[in-house]
Amino acid sequence: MAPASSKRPKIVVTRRLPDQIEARMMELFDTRLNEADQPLSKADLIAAAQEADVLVPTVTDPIDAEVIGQAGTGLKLIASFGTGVDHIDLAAAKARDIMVTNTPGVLTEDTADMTMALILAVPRRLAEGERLMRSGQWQGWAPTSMLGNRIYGKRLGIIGMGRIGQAVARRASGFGLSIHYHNRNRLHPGIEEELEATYWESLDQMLAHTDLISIHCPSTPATYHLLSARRLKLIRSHAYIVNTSRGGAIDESALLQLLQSGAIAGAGLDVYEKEPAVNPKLLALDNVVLLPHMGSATVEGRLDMGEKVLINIRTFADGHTPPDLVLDVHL
Ligand code: 8YV
Repeated sequence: MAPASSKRPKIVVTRRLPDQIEARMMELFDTRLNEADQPLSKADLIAAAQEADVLVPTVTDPIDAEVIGQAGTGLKLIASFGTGVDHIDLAAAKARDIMVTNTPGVLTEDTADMTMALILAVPRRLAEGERLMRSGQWQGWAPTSMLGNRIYGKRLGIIGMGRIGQAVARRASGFGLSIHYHNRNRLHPGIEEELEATYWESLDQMLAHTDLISIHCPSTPATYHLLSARRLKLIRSHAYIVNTSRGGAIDESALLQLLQSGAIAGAGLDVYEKEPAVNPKLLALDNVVLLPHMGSATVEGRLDMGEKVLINIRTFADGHTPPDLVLDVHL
């Protein structure tokens, strides 16, 4: 009988994961880690796909048709560490009979918290105030200094009312925002009632009637530049946009122009079109709060994500369908 270790699937993990997760991964499987934690080059990703039975990538690894096309015959599962799967060419994986899994659900609350932080931070000029304190230039309180805009009583338009959109709606209600949403499908009436949410079939109409807009749809070809230059112009000049989903949902250069001219009041961005690059002109704007894709970045969340990856691989290795199988390209 072959030693047990020879049966263990070969796992290649592309980035550092929490210590406990890496340790468990090593115990359970024949695992290669990336101790340097540098994002892998295209050549390294291809080499990883050739060597692995299971590849564990993250959002920083474009697993495109070229990588999948050159994968070894052993590669049967791409167990991504993250919820969004836009960095993986799902059609190419399907064509090669490679399963794809993700880690849904466990980063909902953390991402919703960070979204709320931006919803509060941008209209209330939190980052500007913080910069003022650090500059040493604060002259003391004055009735007209650092005035922002009230959150309470405003209309929040949520684009994409899945798990994260709904978690944002629950929080936002507590801050006195009324909830409006646009989604591919209208919510079940019971959920709509519970959230006191108003459905807008037309995204254009919702954009023209809300004061804050927050994006929570998955990144797919259909949602690329969902907030196009045309749609961004529908947004009212006192309104704010928050994006904790994917940079590609907004035409970033069109947004930049509208922010520069004051046609949109401000933006809170956690994600960008060409991460990690950020348009330097965005950095120059005071009415923008910029974060480094940290919506789900909590210790607890990363452990939960790692657990999900382990369960997906283990279930697959036992010959069963992994629980978080990504079924199809969301179109
Ligand atoms: C993750 C995310 O940190 O899961 C997602 O879709 O956007 C992030 O919050 C990242 O994707 C990990 O790969």
